Amino acid sequence: MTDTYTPPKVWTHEAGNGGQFANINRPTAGATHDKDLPVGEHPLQLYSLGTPNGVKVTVMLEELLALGHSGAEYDAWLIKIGDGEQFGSGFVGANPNSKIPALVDHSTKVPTRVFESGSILLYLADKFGAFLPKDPAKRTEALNWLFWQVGATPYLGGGFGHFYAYAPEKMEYPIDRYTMEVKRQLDLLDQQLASNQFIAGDEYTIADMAVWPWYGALVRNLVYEAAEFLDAESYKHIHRWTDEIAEREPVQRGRRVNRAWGPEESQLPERHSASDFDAPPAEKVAS
Ligand SMILES: N[C@@H](CCC(=O)N[C@@H](CS)C(=O)NCC(=O)O)C(=O)O
Repeated sequence: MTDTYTPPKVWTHEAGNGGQFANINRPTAGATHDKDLPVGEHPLQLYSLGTPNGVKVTVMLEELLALGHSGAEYDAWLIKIGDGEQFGSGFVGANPNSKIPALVDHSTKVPTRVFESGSILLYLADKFGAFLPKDPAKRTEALNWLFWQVGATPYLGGGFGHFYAYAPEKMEYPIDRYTMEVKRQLDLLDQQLASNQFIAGDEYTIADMAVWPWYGALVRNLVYEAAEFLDAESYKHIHRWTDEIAEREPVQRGRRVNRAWGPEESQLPERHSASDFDAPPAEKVAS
């Protein structure tokens, strides 16, 4: 590194020191404006965006519906995080951490708020008794990998992805540090998937739903354009698993929900019923 930085005694927030995300980053929590959340007709109300963390939940909901759990019908509302909608008072009420996804379950006596994608997956798995093995040892193994994902992926997204793809300039030190860790994570997953069909064994679980939108997308070059840099081709078992999951119809539906970019046919900014997937493009655009 040619440039060095001497931190001041006390850090101060200056406009622009959040890089590409300067307009939404701020050092305080809480609402910035009053705005109620819309509520549709289904028991489950999802406030989200089709990023990997959002896709985990929409895949789970579509999988539950495909299994015949009609109680998993949901309204999915678009939260435009680039416009700061996660700081509206209604959203902050659903998730004080101001990040998508947030779910509100209106089927309980008092509506239950659920935030953090891992917590939402676990809540839904327990509520419907699906995608989490009943056998205690297998359940624990699935939860091991679910919590692994929640803890590991910030190194991929907030660390590697940020410095490799988004930082205003390329810096060797953080890119090296996070590349090392991400490649270690990929090798771990590859070894695990060499001897297991799914992440936690022989059953498809919420652990697969948590890991796939991130690491599947990474090896398929759908995030950060880093597949070549990471030699993603070499993780053969991750590729096998990624393709297998991508073929599932509920996964194909779930990855479209709350997506408001990319090819027209891949988008479904809001979802209020199963028939929305077949709606003509003009009717799909969230107002
Ligand atoms: N640990 C959280 C992470 C959620 C998260 O980082 N969401 C991002 C989009 S993928 C977000 O809402 N960012 C808006 C912001 O940081 O203001 C989870 O798994 O739910």
